[in-house]
Amino acid sequence: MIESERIQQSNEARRAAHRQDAEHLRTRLAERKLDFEQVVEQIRTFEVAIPSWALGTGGTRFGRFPGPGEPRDIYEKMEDVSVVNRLTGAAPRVSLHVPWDEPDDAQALVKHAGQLGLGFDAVNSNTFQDQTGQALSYKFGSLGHTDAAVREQAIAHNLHVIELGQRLGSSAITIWLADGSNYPGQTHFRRSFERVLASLQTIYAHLPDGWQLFTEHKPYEPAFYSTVVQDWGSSLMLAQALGERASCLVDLGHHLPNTNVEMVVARLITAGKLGGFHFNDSKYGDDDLTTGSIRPYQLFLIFNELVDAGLELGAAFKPAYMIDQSHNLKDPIEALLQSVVALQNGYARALLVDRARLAEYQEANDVIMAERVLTEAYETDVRSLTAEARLRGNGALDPTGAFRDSGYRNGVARVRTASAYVPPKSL
Ligand code: LRH
Ligand code: MN
Repeated sequence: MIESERIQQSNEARRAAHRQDAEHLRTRLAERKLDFEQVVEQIRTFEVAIPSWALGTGGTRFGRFPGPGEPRDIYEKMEDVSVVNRLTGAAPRVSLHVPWDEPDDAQALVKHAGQLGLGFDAVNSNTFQDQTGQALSYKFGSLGHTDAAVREQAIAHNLHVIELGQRLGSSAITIWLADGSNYPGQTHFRRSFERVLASLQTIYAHLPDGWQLFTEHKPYEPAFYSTVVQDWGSSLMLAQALGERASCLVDLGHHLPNTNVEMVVARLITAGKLGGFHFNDSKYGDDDLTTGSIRPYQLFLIFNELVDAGLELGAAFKPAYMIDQSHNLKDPIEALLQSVVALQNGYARALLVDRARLAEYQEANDVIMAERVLTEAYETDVRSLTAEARLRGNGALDPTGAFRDSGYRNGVARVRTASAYVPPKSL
């Protein structure tokens, strides 16, 4: 873990500049009838789940370049997540992928998580890879496979993931399917969709009380001609057919170039079916890059839709916020810290939108002034707002800076040598 003193030292070095920035912004916001304190308190309510599969170095089919001190199992991954939570105060839950990070002892993992101040968000099933010893292959699909036995196997896996999730204290499952085709004629579009729906209905019927099921759409990869759950429309059709505890998960990278993702979000909100997010960023395809690193304005526009809906729908409107990234070149913890801060900043800017003035200009079709209301918020330097929110949560003014200052990575690189992981005595 990173000692509090280290965080305080890092904050001390940055406190004077932060104070100046915060006072300056407090004055500017007051001129816009916005209350610095009130916005800080709202930012402190923002939380995002960290994906268990993003703590190690990812890779592509062209190669993987592991870094020093990689976590060797889910226990060490939890320790790394607790560092992200400690420095940002906004990442108290882990989203687990099964079987990639299936614990050998769920109860022991829950205890370990508890000692680190962490819990579990949605669990993720995996019927897009064949596991050793698996009876039937998912080469030609899973919940949508033409062979009922393969569908049964995939359904059983999802029920196993839900059962494990219950033992971890999770209350949602995210189902992303690679099911699709590479060539015209290979699959029947309507039959394969109906098979997926029927399989999901079986899984939905086994959802424990209080649980939710998130369907995640993706246009292509690994299928390169058609994907059964290809777009938000297909995902919405499934969620509507399944029932009220099914909703749509929006992975920002799962949209074809130039898709207006913030409008997809608005449509799903109107349908009452926006279940959650996999935040990341991308330039071309499903690049799984650091959130806010390529299209920060799109991230702001998405939060603008979320804040707007939240004001209308109240506390009941609570989409699940999760990150889904793959770190090929960056230190995974540093990239996750950047992502959480980018999300806090995106949310903070959306909180500064003068919605009364915006509605006025929209009704009046005053294009320029309506746009200026958004850009005024977007172009506000909110970093002292989110830094203050982290400071009040005993976090870091500059999480990435504090992480570097802490020497945590070198520290774990020393202990995470090849030898097997030795659980801490207390477990
Ligand atoms: C598919 C996806 C899905 C996960 C996987 C790790 O591209 O976004 O959410 O199961 O990445
Ligand atoms: Mn995803």
